[in-house]
Amino acid sequence: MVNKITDLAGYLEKYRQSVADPEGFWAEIAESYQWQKKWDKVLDWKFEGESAPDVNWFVNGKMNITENIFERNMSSRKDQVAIIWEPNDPKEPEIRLTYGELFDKVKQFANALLKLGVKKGDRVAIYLPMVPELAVAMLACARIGAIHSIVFAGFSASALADRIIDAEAKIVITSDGGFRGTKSIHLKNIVDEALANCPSVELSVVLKRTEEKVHWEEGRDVWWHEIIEGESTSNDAQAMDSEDILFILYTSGSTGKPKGVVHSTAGYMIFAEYTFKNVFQYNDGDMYWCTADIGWVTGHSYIVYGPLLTGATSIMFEGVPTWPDAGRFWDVVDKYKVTHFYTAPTAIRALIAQGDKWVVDHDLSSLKVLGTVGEPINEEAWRWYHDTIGKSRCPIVDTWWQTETGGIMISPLAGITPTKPSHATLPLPGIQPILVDPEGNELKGNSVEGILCIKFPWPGMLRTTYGDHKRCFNTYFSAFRGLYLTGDGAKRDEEGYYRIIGRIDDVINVSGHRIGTAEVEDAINQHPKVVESAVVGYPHEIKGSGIYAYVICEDLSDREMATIENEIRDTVNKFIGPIAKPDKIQIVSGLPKTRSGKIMRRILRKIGEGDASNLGDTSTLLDPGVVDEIISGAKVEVKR
Ligand code: 7RM
Repeated sequence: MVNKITDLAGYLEKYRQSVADPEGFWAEIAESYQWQKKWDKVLDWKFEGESAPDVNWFVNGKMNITENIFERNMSSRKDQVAIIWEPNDPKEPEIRLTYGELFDKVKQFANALLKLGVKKGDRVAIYLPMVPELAVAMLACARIGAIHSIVFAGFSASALADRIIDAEAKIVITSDGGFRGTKSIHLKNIVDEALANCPSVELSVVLKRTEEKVHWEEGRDVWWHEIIEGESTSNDAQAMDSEDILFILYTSGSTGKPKGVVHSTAGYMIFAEYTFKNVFQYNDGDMYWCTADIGWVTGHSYIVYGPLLTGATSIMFEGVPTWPDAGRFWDVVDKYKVTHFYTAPTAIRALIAQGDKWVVDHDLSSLKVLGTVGEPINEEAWRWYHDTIGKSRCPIVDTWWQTETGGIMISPLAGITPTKPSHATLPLPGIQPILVDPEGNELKGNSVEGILCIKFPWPGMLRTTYGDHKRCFNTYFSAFRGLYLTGDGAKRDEEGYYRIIGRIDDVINVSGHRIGTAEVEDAINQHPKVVESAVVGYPHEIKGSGIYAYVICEDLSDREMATIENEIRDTVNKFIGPIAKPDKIQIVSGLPKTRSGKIMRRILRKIGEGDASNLGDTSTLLDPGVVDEIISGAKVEVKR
């Protein structure tokens, strides 16, 4: 397979070359793509100054990512399966789409979108469950140069509306509903509610999945199956500039509403494929399964784009790990003889808690490589994954990356890089990490811990935050001059391996989902009885981090006191979605504030962790009494 590293010496050599001559390194990789017009210059970049990031890869190149998935692979892979779809209910039949069949569906839907008036550069919001049409919809957008903005179908109407409004989407693609475990979620109702506040949206395309009754708005709503009827399967790909936007994906940060992370076409394409084939060491004939939802970046890069560009067979799973029972993942592994399995630590911990009996009676001998992503994997979970799932013969790739990075940045290459529990190990070729102290001084050498930054551009990096470039600069490039700030703390150990410690900002990783504490506070504050709130993460056995909310309310009667916690959870559910509901809510009379009015979250974090024995410097506290009150009423046992 082209551009694939095969041994440790090869990795070391490629890494060296990628730092010594980044342009030469990436140009050689880019040669293997189908270009309508080749680039003039490999890279133009600036990480400094208010216009930063100003990064252009493969300048003036023209291409289309779907030509590189389909046309480029068609002569050899027309009849090879591209996507296997495993439904929520194991009694329902699976769907297998070959590259040829998927290509036809993409072209047909692309033609239907064109007929609806969708043009290059238009934003298309996609709010679909994990069905094959989700992949078809995103690829059809890419085919015609429309910008997809996929919204995870677990977000609420209000969160969906925020994203549609920010992207000024012209059309929304959704379904009547979706199945997850025993639940059927009525997505069309959620979209209807969202669209009441989204003037930019002219049309919604509705796919039939659950066959539930839907409210219909004549003139706005059209059925997926009707618009593709009679539509041709020939379609010429739109010529895209290397730097034309491929997609927007919203992600949470430490302040304000989620940001629309913008990825452009050529760089993302090359990075997604290069990282996929090298990290997973995928070979022809392998069976690859990533359990993420396509609504998150992992699904974009490692269910759809990376695997399909490589010409892999990618499994798409509609269901949940614990239904009909906790053996569901291993049933699927056994059923399709999965060779590569990629999931999140939270899923691993949830399955550990169910006991090994769900694993033992399944044949997992097809497995060759295991992957993890989304949050730090604790050593116990790593060991169980390695020993009980991988039978101690499958390397684990602990892949560190972010929505903003587009693809995997620090990770072992499967079977090549010696692994170490809980360590993401070494940067991929082309990636130049650096650790700095809070003043921005580089921490050189090994055995150091600091703030993880990246000092040189890579093709898959974000280009801007949609509609607000200044916010992109402020968030990622203003803390330390000339460096991309990841928001994570990391250790470089005695062998030079990276171990990701976790977020250093007000972002928490709940079950591998990124949630901003400010967003949750904003949602809580929507409750009419709430005066103020402060949200922190705390260690949670399964989820990695749980959400702990300290809330000040107006005077509450005993009756109101009895229901307030549930009402607050419902409010968060309404404004964001179930993933952001606080696990613990403590009603307090005050919050620990400095004289200047800043909440000292450090103290709240310590209390949430159950250890108030060392609260650090509390001399700037306006009213030290509130701390004692909070400790006494804490929802955890607190060591004083
Ligand atoms: C892919 C994804 C990004 C944040 C990131 C980290 C955390 C992701 C790992 C990890 C430790 C890992 N995108 N994170 N992977 N922490 N080890 N292997 O998750 O934008 O949703 O989240 O996730 O904190 O900054 S994301």
